[in-house]
Amino acid sequence: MTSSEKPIVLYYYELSPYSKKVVWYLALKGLKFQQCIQPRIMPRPDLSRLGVKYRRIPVLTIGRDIYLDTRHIISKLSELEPGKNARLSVATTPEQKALQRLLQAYMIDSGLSRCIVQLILQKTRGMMDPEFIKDRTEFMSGASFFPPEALEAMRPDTIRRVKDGFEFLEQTLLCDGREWLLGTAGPTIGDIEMAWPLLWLERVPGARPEECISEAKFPKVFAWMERFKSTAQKSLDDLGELATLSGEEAAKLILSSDYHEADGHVDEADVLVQHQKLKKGQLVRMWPTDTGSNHKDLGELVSVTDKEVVIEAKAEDGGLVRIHAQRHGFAVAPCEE
Ligand SMILES: N[C@@H](CCC(=O)N[C@@H](CS)C(=O)NCC(=O)O)C(=O)O
Repeated sequence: MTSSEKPIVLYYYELSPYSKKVVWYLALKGLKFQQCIQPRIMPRPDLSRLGVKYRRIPVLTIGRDIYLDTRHIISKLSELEPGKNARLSVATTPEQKALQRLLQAYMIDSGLSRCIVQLILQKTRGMMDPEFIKDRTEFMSGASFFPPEALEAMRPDTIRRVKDGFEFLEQTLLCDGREWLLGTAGPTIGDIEMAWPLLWLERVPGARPEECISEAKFPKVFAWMERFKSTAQKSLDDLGELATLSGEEAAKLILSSDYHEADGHVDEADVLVQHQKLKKGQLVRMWPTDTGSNHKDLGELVSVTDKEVVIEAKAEDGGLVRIHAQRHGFAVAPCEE
């Protein structure tokens, strides 16, 4: 997979911070895409139309292939040739590649991004909206969605952990005056992975505890954030106006496209495949295990590799699509019915 003549469509909503990761990646790589704007809370009939049950945002399609989760989306997009005016750099040395992966794990899996979300929620208007709270409680699979008193009780530790994140960047990677985290000429995926929650914290007035985390205390981090923001914005400007499709138009475009990727295989040496006795063509369910876990995609198993599980699902009009999810943070199981 080196280039894509197939249409790229991003389903997202403007305020979604995870979507910013993908928008910035596409822009920095110079890849033009079309957008299908979604409501901030469920239901999302535009995605149901494609046969997608997954409820998280964003979702990206290339041709008739549908990709879930920003980490998987970006790793698939990284296989495409860059477009015009690309400003993105690529991790090439073993150290850069390792660092990029570790930065992603640090931000997501260590709980740092969750702490940043907690600070933001304390200043989010959505927290006053019962419909939003109800929707996000379902998103957390019924676990109580951060009642204000719980957020307040966690605040000292939350601030300490977020401050640690700023300190880590200021005193390690950025301390030698480099422009980008991996020491490359332009921003890499490593920069995107660290920048999206920190810039989100900046966008919500009052969310950053200024007494502990300020430009005076972390000048290099703030300069890097500014540099990232303006480079990403220049890249977005270079892409020009993006076409916005209605759900109907997007589905028509996607369902009349060819698949972007060739049919895959089920790796019989894979431990999960052996454990669950998975077979190509078998009906399975696939879902994320951390958030939005009530929403399970259903389809015939196309492929299981070290990196992903792919199923073939039925769109509402009976057309077929392939849904791709990464292995980390997703489960797949035979469907008994
Ligand atoms: N691990 C997922 C997380 C995505 C995520 O949590 N997205 C948020 C929006 S920024 C979401 O889906 N919130 C619930 C919703 O919008 O329904 C990813 O990287 O794509």
